[in-house]
Amino acid sequence: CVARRPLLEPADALDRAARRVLATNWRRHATVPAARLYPHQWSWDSAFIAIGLRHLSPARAQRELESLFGAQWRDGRVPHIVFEPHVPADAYFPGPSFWRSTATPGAPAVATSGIVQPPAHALAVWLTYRADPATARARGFLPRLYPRLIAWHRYLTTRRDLTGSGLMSVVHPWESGMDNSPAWDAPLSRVTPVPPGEFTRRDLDHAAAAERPTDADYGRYVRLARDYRDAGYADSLRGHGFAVEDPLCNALLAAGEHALASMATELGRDPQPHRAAAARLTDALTATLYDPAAGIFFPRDAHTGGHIRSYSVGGLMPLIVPGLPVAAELVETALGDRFRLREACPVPSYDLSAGDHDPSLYWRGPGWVNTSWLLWHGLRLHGEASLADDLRQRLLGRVRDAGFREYLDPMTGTGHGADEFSWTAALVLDLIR
Ligand code: 9YW
Repeated sequence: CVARRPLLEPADALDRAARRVLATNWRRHATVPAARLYPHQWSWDSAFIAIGLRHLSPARAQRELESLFGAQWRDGRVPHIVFEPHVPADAYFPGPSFWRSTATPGAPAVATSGIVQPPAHALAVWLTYRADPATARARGFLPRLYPRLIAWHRYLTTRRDLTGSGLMSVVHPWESGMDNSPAWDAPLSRVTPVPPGEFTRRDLDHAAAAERPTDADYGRYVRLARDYRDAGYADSLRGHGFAVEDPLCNALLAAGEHALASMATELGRDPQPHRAAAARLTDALTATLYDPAAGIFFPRDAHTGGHIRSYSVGGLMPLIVPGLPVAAELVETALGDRFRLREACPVPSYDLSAGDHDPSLYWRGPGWVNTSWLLWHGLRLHGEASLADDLRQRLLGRVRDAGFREYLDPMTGTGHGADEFSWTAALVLDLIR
């Protein structure tokens, strides 16, 4: 048997290679997720990228987040894409001419999409601040970002609380960050796809079709985005063909309120409203989405009121919430057959034991470094230092072997999707430290 030579050498070489990826993907004020496949700024990518960049250049990490929030809409929403003005219009679909943000009242001058992504930003802002408070203070980083984060959370907890449960809904699978997760199959099946002739996909120019969402998925994605745009990006349960209360987004909101409380204290303001908001979100999340028999959080279809009983990694993500009452149960589920925390790495995006688990198909099985990083963070938060460190070591080993890929087969470690993927590099930098 011939030992496979690692693509990347240990520790400092991995560190250098990660820095190179982030340097290559930097565009004046922000980092693109992957030069060809995703040539603009993506919202939750920037949060993860800042968490890594803070070790390399705290000022650049701060700019990454400031530039994203510079494109915030008047209603508080932070768009999922901020378009790079110099990139050709046909480089990515759907581009600025599809979203028509600049013709929408309350949108910024720069072109953006009109949907959102998981709110990982408050956590990222706080971690970025803590990496170098002196530079942050000199740049006025917290005073600038804190009110914007409050407006962002307010948008999500008011206009996006579509059921009155106290939880936010995502209104498009792209908003969940886990585009084609099997969890979205049932609610998405009620959406009529637009005919394939009405749009041209660009992702397939840069990635294998077998590892991407299908054309029928895209037809539905386009229908939902077009309807939202044509309604002036107004939010109401009736107006949204797809609306789901998702554990990942709501967990990030709750964790984000804890981060906002720390920021408030640092700024000499009252942290109490944020602590109260975190407690309300944690209660609503646990009461509405947790299934004690299954030991996991399930998304809830806002239209039917029923749980979507799909075991996705999103259901483990509430582990990032400080003081979560069911943390021990979630760790048990992560260790069980569906996620096999001690062997599978990165943490599979979807149930390893399900008949339709596909280890190379995007969010339908492969492991991703961002959700694995969140689980690592949550394990540390809940006193599982040894499990966390074991996951950290194996993640670094996987990336050393496969390179900075977008997603990986959780059992074999084979890399898939884009290469030189920014959040993989950034979070590796964070894990090395
Ligand atoms: C797309 C950029 C984004 C991520 C998402 C991921 C993918 C974009 O890439 O969506 O075109 O499908 O699903 O989480 O933010 O990296």
